[in-house]
Amino acid sequence: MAKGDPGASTRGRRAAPRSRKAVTGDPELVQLLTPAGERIESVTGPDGTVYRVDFTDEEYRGLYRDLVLVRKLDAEATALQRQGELGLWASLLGQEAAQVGSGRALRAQDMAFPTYREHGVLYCRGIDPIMPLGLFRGVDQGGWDPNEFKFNMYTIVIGAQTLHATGYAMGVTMDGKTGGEDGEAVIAYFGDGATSQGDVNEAFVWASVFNAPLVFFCQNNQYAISEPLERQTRVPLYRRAAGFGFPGIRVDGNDVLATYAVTRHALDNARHGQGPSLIEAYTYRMGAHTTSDDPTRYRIASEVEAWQAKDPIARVKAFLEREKIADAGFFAEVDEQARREAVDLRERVLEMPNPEPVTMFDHVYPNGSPLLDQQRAQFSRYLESFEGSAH
Ligand SMILES: Cc1ncc(C[n+]2csc(CCOP(=O)(O)OP(=O)(O)O)c2C)c(N)n1
Ligand SMILES: [Mg+2]
Repeated sequence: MAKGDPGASTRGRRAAPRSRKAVTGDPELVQLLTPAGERIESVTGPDGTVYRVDFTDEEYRGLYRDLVLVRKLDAEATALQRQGELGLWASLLGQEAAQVGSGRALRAQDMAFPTYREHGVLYCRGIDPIMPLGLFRGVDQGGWDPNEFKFNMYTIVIGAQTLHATGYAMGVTMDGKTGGEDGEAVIAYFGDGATSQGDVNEAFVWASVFNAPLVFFCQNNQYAISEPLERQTRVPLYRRAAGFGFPGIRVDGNDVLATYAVTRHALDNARHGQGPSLIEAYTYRMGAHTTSDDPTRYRIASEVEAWQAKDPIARVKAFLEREKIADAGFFAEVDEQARREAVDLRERVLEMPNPEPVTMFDHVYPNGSPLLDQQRAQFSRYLESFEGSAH
């Protein structure tokens, strides 16, 4: 789906109803769509940046479709884990808008560095959603080509990818690929817990002093496994950016429109050579940390219920209905597509072949290595020693 750029052609775009508000000043949270599905026309940030979106009806419907599909595929993956078909799954439930909004804000040339939860961004990059399931089933190491899709491999080591992204972004500058509309920008995803890691703070320093074309995109889902946000910080996370010398802003991470607007702006600044920024997408992890976790041990039901009222999909649906952008037929068709894609995902997961054990030595280095060749030979001999035995 091609997304409308602020300032692009206005043909076919929806005129703002008079009732829409414009918010000016220093918003603690940039929001363009309230939990009730009401549109806020624009929000002016502390530096005078006006955040707004200008989508066609078709683009609004496309965003809704993305949100529903990524939630459904995620639910299917959770079910597959529960049935023993995956070793583990890290659900994105509740974080769909933060991921689809930022994922759709990326331009084709931009590079993304994910954690282990960015299935929605992966989907927006055009990667087959089966890919991370191979990783979590333990039959491959994530099968996509990072260069082809401009989406790096999942990273489990908390915060490490922010350093990889910083180095990559510095390389983009050294290659002379910033400075215009077609310049490249980089985005690094990480969580609220990751902000306490040394790696992340070092990445902030390096990105800042080298003016790297990088957007630090923190999904503050309020928890690092069982540790609540108050164990990570005494100030709102976005304000940390000021101490490192670059702008920081907090966006309603359950609002796909605001997330899109804020991320697109930060990426465009980066690609034009204006350096890094930090986005704190304020959201909530509605499910468990992973399928190995039981969140009822450390958080109360009323907190989860309060966030249910801020659901990222329900508010888009309410908006589409109110503005008559979509009808019941459309919503039914999207649900049916989601159901079909989930069935397809399930069928293909069950058919995934078990790899030969020696293939774990493949793809470690692009041109192999003598030491690895030695280890492969040793391991092959070990496997052969079982041949003909009952074990
Ligand atoms: C360096 C490192 N330390 C600890 C862990 C174990 N660990 C896995 S997820 C996680 C919490 C991360 O929380 P956050 O950054 O908020 O991301 P979220 O899972 O909430 O998306 C921890 C501590 C790890 N994977 N890597
Ligand atoms: Mg977290």
